[in-house]
Amino acid sequence: MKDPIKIAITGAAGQIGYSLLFRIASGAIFGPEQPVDLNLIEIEPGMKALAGVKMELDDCAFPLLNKVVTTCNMDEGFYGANWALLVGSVPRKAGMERGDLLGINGKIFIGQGKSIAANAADDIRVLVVGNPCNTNCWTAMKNASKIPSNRWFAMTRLDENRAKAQLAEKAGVHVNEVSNMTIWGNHSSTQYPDFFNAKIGGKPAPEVIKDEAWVKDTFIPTVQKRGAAVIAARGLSSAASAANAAIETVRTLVTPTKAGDWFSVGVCSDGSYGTPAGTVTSLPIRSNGKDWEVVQGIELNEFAKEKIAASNKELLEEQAEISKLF
Ligand code: NAX
Repeated sequence: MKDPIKIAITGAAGQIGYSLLFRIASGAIFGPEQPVDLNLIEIEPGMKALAGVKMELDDCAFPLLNKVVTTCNMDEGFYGANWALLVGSVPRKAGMERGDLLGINGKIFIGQGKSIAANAADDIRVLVVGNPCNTNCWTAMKNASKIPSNRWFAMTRLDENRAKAQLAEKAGVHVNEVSNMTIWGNHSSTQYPDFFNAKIGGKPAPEVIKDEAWVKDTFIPTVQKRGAAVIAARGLSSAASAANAAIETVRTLVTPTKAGDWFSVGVCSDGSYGTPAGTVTSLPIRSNGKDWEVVQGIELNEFAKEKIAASNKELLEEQAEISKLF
């Protein structure tokens, strides 16, 4: 039996947690040969529900699940972790300004960054799901300076998958036919899903869907506002699809990317494509199974450049707001 990989997960008793833990424990990320330890982290009011989640994990008798720790002590939760999935954050409530939300979560992610730096394993990698995920990731990264910046990720995979599903439906093909889908910028309504560089059945998407009005007036806003549409329909925000996206993000980071393809994730920018260096922004990424790189040489039209710049401007504004707390 291999040594277990230890995964710390915050917000483990929440809706995404409930869809996420059981799939990780059954091998969905690291495969059928790799045991896992789960360190489940909640705030005090979530501990009772978390105890119930742990009972259910026990009751699944998963062959790959080696050990489960439940805690509301961050230091204990992040101790020895090889991966941290930061799912928990404080949602926006009625009457709360975006700045208030940034401030509340900023403080949480400052603390989590420090705790991860002090307690996690040397090979720790961190995926932030809790919103605003790019800026929360940046905040934690800035407060964990001993951890290299290429180990920090913010989730835009759900947006990528949403975009692929929309293109597949429009083109009348299976979603497997859609590749090279980049989400650029912030995981917010300013994100830019890049139709022009996507491929459908191996062909450039604009050769398959020749309807630019649909792209600009339907496709882009549908992807940008899909989260709100799910809330309107379900009365709750995306959970199973978000958990799936978190699993896919980690899996694709630890698996060599198919030749010619790429995927989207928020990373600490090296300035590629004119994005502000040091900002956690979503880019086209390839992995060799161990390290990742930004895919270079993608052509951006003026429309794309304008949209990407606007989304990155929003990220810089969020960072400026949070920096006041450091
Ligand atoms: P829930 O409210 O169901 O669960 C969140 C859980 O986090 C709660 O159990 C809460 O007690 C816990 N929590 C809060 N602060 C914590 C802290 N400091 N430490 C540990 N646990 C803490 O939300 P859920 O639907 O699971 O969503 C979680 C987060 O994912 C939200 O911020 C949400 O906005 C974000 N999302 C991000 C997405 C993305 O694509 N990046 C998409 C889905 C989702 O909207």
